[in-house]
Amino acid sequence: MTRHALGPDFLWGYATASYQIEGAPHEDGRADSIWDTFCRIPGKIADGSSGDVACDSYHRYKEDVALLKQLGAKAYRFSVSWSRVIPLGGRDDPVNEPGLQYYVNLVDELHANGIVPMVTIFHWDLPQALHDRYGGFLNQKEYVQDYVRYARVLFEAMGPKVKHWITYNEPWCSTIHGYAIGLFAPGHTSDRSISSVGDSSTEPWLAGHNILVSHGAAVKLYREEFKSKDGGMIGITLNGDWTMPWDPEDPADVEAAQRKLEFSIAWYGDAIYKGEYPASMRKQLGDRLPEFTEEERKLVQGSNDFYGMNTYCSNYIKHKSGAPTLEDYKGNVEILLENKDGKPVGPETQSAWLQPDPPGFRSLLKWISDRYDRPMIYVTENGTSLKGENDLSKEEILQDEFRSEYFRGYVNALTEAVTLDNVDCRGYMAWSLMDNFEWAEGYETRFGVTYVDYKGGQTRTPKNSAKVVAQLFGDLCS
Ligand code: GBH
Repeated sequence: MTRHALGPDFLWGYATASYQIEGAPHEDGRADSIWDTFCRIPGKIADGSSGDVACDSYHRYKEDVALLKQLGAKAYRFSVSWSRVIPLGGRDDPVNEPGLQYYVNLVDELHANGIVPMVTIFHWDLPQALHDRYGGFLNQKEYVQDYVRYARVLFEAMGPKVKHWITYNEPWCSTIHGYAIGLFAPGHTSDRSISSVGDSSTEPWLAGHNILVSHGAAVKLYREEFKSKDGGMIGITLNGDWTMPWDPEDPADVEAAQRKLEFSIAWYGDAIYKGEYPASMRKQLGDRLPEFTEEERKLVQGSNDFYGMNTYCSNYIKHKSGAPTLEDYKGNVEILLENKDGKPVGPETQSAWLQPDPPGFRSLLKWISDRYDRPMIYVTENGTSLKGENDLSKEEILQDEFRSEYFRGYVNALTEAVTLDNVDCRGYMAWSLMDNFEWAEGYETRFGVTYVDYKGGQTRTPKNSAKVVAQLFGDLCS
């Protein structure tokens, strides 16, 4: 790797999300989100846990900022809990000043320490009251107005202090995990052994459409009333992992690998950059995939100042023969971790879906860059779990060679994409600043560069990977 390759303005740091770190679910007027209620349903979270305490960041945000500073981070991406700021969520519901003040304090603390805040407006924790009142994302008429009012409250409170706004984190996860598979809150699915409510054939596509419209409406508000005076940028963060054909000799697998990228990334990306859903999705889903009205398209098309990219790994993709089921959301493909010759994507980790593959990161950056005409990209999440980490001694955890090697590989791939492929990448946020509540996996899976001792008062101790990340970017950004 070349020294200076990314330049001094490249923004690197760490990401977290409100429900995964804050705890304090009922303090100072916060009300339930759909994740609070989901965690109470027996069997939904692997270890029966919840975000009730998590990293206790509601009480320890100054410690978090001190940690970021100690690790040399230039930026911190965190998310806001909607139900802390507007407990009942809706546009006519009261703002909870102490809840809002928490985020203002966090932003001030970051600035006082020279760290750039990157604010995610929504990272999966919808106020429960909006779900109960009208079905959350499924009701466009109500939801869009409520989301835009929530965004306005944040822009008004923090606009001048925040230059990077992210409307949504990974709408694919909220919609597919939340409305197709039922693995995440609110747990809808057609599979009646998992949930008594939901229609996987229609709800995810409708929810995604409405999220896109609300994203577009919030961007419009920001651009019209805040952008010129506050001088910031706004975009959405999409998740998606690189795909490789299971059998590179089989044109059907080559096509399937492309189609899988379209069903995960271009579903949202094409809507935003091209004003249309991908043809492959239209073909498979027909009119279950909503059409954009002219008015909706005007809101959604062109609504990204930057592309927020979350990625963790690669997959092998095998086409399925025969017609897709009504519940299929993958593009009629199988997602595999080995190719035809039995070659694995990479080493196993604690996450069944995650096997590291640094070259896939470079390929995916180029794919996004090419498809959307070289957008400005911020990598807003990238990182790994490691197999059995939770069973190791603290001493072993802190050595952290597997995660260190992951970051060497992925940061090197990023540098290649920037220097050799002309990708316009401006920043990189590693997931995550510290071990935290890993959704349906509870606390069994750790993603942090900092060890959190959940049984020892939530104390934080940096792992070796934190040092490695700082060294890598220290070189590349000098
Ligand atoms: C991120 O999601 C989240 O933003 C973050 O909160 C979380 O803690 C972190 O990752 C680690 O999990 O196509 O059905 O095989 C990444 C979530 C998980 C999304 C795997 C895509 C593939 C599932 N990704 N998933 S599937």
